Amino acid sequence: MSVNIGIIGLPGSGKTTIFNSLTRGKVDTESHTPKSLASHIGIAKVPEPRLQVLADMLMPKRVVSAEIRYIDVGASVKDLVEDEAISGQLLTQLSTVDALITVVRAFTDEKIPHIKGSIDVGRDITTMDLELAFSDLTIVERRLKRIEVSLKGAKQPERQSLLREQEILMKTKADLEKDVPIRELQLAADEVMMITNYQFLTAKPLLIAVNIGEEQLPQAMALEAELNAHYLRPHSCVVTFCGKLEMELGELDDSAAEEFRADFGMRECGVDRITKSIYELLGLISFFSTASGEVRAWSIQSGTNALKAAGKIHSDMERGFIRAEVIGYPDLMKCGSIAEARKKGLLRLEGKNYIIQDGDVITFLFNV
Ligand SMILES: Nc1nc2c(ncn2[C@@H]2O[C@H](COP(=O)(O)OP(=O)(O)OP(=O)(O)O)[C@@H](O)[C@H]2O)c(=O)[nH]1
Ligand SMILES: [Mg+2]
Repeated sequence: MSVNIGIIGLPGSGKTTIFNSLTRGKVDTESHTPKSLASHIGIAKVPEPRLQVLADMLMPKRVVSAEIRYIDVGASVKDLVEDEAISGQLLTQLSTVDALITVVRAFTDEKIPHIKGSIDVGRDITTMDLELAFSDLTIVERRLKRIEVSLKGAKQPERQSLLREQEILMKTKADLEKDVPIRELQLAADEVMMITNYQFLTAKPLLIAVNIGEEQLPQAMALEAELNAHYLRPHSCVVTFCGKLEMELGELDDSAAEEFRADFGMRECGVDRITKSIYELLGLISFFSTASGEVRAWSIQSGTNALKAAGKIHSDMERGFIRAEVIGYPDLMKCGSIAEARKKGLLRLEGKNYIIQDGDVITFLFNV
């Protein structure tokens, strides 16, 4: 399963433009009709320079990148919550993502009126936070009503668990009403379990992508620092991103894109920066598997053990796990080849409980 990211934002903020730049997609953004309820799903290869270096060294038949799946729901969260008839499926798709990107418009363009009549990044960040809270509150309130009904006829031990759920939801409701998103709450273990089941939107890590115009590029870093000073909260961060330009650069080959970037004074590719931020927000690291002529990059949560990492590749590998042959990326680079690493004794045999480190190059041995 790849990492799943939902893209949301006010109408016309640049969601589809950013979706296109992240996925190198070609969804039309010009003949842009407001309130068109078309969702887009696309897959992006995770930029990982170490993968190419490994491929050059190991000469596999196939080189496979890790992937991120993006969904641009193409509608405001508020509309989705209010109009269940059109939104059921979209809201369900959104509730299963691992993190959200909120797109906030900062670019100015007189031909494209802002839905609220003016450009105001702070206002739009707050509006989007409120929409997410509104969605969660709607779910909480619906569930609380149902619990009340169930409690009337409930006997122990069901009664006990309904009361505990009611207590947790009341507490969550009070926090949401005070504009505290669930991702910022300190929760007890049983609370985490229950809250996870509901897949609340404010519980998801949040990347705020401020969509700037080309003319704002020279101030991009200063703007980002200023916005982070105001809006940086736990499990959330702000990144400036030049959607339209990144989308156009995505259509060029890499070296031409590099040249343009240098001309614009952009130090780093915007898509790479967003990907890095997503990895940080979700606590993800990369490891590389080598087997049957394939070198492949994977993303996993930091702290994952070898058994679970094997399971990510294939359930058979987890079931029949024997051991993992592991070498850290820097060690392999120093040796220049797997054979040399083996000779030097740098290829380690690790068991199920070994905690995977960022950059580990692994061959899983298994038996089914
Ligand atoms: N000038 C300028 N225009 C932009 C920029 N980013 C997006 N646009 C334009 O703004 C319009 C809306 O962009 P979209 O990406 O379609 O926005 P959206 O959020 O997907 O819109 P909806 O799906 O209708 O809610 C399009 O005409 C884009 O070309 C930018 O950085 N500068
Ligand atoms: Mg769109």
